Amino acid sequence: MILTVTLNPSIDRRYFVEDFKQDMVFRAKEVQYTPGGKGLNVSRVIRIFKEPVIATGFLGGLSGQFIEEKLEELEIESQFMEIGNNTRSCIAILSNNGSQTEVLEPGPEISKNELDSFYKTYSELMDKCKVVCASGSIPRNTPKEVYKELIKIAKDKNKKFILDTSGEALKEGIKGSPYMIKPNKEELEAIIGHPIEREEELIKGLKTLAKYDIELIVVSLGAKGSIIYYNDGIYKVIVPEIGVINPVGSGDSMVAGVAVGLVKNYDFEKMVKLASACGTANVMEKETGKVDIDNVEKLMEDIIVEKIG
Ligand code: TA6
Repeated sequence: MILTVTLNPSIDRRYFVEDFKQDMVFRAKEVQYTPGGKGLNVSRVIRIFKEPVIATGFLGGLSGQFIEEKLEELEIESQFMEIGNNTRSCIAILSNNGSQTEVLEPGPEISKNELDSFYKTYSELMDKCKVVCASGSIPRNTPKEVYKELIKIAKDKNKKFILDTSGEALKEGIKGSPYMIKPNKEELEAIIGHPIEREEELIKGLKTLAKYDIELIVVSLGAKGSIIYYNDGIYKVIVPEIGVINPVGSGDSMVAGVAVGLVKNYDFEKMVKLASACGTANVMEKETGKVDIDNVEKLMEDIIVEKIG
């Protein structure tokens, strides 16, 4: 079973607008509301593979109720901590001109009591899961060490912990030595403290991060695939070119692919191909955090994993 942790979930409100540009008024051609926040996108993709998944984190107010109802419809088991404040919304404006504009609300404040109760629920859920996926930003007044704490609790019970976040939460989280992190180039630059212009610099940055005893580091390069550090080796993953419909949630779909590969006991190469195929297949869908399994299986045949270092 996989446990997904979404400390700052959202109602993802997606608008499809023709010829979007700023400083104008638009009427959305299409509107989609889905339970969002990276961890819930991860949960949806895991569910598509029919792997057992439980979603946890914080939910509050009418937005929280909407998300709970949607998760029930999706048959995704959840055990969220109810909070006094209202769960946020994240806006994505997609357009036929290829633009993608996102506005992410910061999200509600969490009280110390709510956080302490969550740690208790999370610890109890450890006995039910094999892999933990913790994704996304953390609520405003939550200690930046929160992921490090969650990683320690998981590792004390020999669970693999996949961390996909950014900023201070990532800088502190890596000190807990999670099994995997998935920084993008900017997040990697922020951690190593200097810009990355060339592939060699990216590889050097990966190796400095490995000192935190992280087994798997995936740096997604979008359509260009990804560069991966795994057990002292460096790998380049090349993915086939496909038409982009909605890239939002591709990183989350990739995380879901790693988690599914782990619970299915895939070897490294097969797990990476599954994860990369999920990330690519998500781009082919209008909905965030959705993949077509036939597309994933076809894409896996065309993905190349090459050891380059
Ligand atoms: O990765 C896409 C996405 O999950 C959006 O759907 C939106 O929920 C956003 O990320 C939330 O990001 P954050 O880093 O604030 O958790």
